[in-house]
Amino acid sequence: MKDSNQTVKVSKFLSLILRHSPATIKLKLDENGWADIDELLAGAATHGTRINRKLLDEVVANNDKKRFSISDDGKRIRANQGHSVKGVDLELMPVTPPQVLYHGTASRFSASIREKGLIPGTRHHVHLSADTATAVSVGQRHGMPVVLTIDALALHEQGQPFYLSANGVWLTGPVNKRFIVFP
Ligand code: HQG
Repeated sequence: MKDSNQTVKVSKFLSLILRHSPATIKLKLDENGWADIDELLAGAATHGTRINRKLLDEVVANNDKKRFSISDDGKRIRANQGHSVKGVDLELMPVTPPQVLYHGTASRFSASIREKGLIPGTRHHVHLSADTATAVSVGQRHGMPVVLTIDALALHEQGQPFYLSANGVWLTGPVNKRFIVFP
């Protein structure tokens, strides 16, 4: 069993490279966000981050949020959601959402969200969850957590697409304040 500090460190590194900044290790993602694993490991080593294939496989398999997928041929890896890097299309299928979904944020953002609605910021999508516990832990990352209830089905019925990532995160575009219920 690997020390969890090490697996968390590798997961954070993979999130950085595969979602936001592949250029940090001179890596190229293809148009669907896939990276060649041999190139990734070689680039990481050059950058001073030594990861072998066994450790990579362990991090992918045991990741708490299943953040990464390995291709069926075992040669490529990608992040399942959370990207900010331009030019990546995960080819997610639009799905009808449940009546409500939740968004976890921090109290310090409430006033701005009341005014402007939810915006994706640097990421491709606004991230939503089907349960409030996940929303609380997402919000806690930013400060005192606040859970917003989103009238997802009503927003979908207005024509806005929703997607479900391979690891169960709901993704959509900007959420107009009319569809947000504040606690
Ligand atoms: C807030 C993690 C002011 C928004 C999580 C959030 C998630 C506004 C922050 C995934 C705003 C952006 C994404 C507005 C939105 N004014 N603030 N109008 N609209 N915000 O990290 O949703 O662990 O980019 O509420 O589990 O926190 O990395 O998004 O607080 O699924 O795999 O702007 O990241 O996944 O923050 O988190 P983020 P997020 P991982």
